[in-house]
Amino acid sequence: MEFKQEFIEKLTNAKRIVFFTGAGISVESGISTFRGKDGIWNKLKPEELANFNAFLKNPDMVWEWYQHRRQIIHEAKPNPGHIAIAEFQNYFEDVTVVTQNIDNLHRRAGSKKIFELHGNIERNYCIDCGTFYNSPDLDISKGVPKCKNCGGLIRPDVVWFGEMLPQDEYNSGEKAAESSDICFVVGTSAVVYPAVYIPMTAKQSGAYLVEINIDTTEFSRYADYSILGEAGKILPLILEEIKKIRKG
Ligand code: BV8
Ligand code: ZN
Repeated sequence: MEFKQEFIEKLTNAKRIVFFTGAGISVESGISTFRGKDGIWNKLKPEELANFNAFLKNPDMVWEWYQHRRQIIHEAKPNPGHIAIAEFQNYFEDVTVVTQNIDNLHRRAGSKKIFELHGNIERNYCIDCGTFYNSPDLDISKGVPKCKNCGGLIRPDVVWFGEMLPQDEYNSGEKAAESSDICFVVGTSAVVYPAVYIPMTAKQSGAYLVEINIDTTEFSRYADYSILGEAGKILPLILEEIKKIRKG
């Protein structure tokens, strides 16, 4: 695949890289997207599931849905896209992953600097006393688990619609975006706020914005370079390009 000369130049001079990722980067690991044709939201409405009132109204159903996704994520493995992003760390001064995903695959692929804007499905906490629980430690044989300390309901440590994002994760992601030379926007429909302010901040701070997606999105008009294709194929090709540049 031939990349634009301007992009090659940017790759040659860049020191600080940000990857802003969404559900699309995990598709090739077998995890369906939210809004694509096979998206999970198509069958289920976010209003009905990914919000706190839905959980209070029907904790077992919401818990069941996350358990189902946990199962899929457990069987999933990082794909060549996640792995290429981790390998970028060998070629640039600073590589930061700011992800909307809750599937832990960037960490499992070897990325070190990760900010999870929407939480992580492997972590849970009691809605009354805040005690944290890792997913494997939970007894889920009797529906939604109850807190050992106070008997409260335990929920996944993910950000639901209408909930604040974790401030320090967001602020750290924003700081990385402000000082990035290139910001890759990978596998996201870029419709969820305030997450999508991260790549916008990168753009406003002068970063070269590269979108990698199998489709055009809300974001395509902001991108300096839109590469159409699957993340698991495109990212390894970009890594090959970098190795050629570094060989000189
Ligand atoms: C908040 C965790 C307020 C849970 C998620 C109207 C207008 C604007 C905003 C709003 C509005 N109404 C409400 C809002 C706010 C709302 C929002 O943005 N709604 C949107 C949908 C309109 N935001 C919130 O509620 C946020 N909180 O605003 O709080 C507040 C303020 C102050 C004080 C108190 C409260 C919280 C949002 C977080 C919600 N949680 N997830 C869970 O996972 O169960 S969101 C969910 O969407 C996931 O995190 C997901 O990552 C995220 C974004 O989706 P994408 O990742 O982009 O996935 P999607 O399927 O959409 O797209 C996949 C893309 O991949 C596609 O483009 C596809 O083409 C591409 N693709 C597919 N295959 C590949 C590929 N690309 C490359 N390679 C491939 N192989
Ligand atoms: Zn408790």
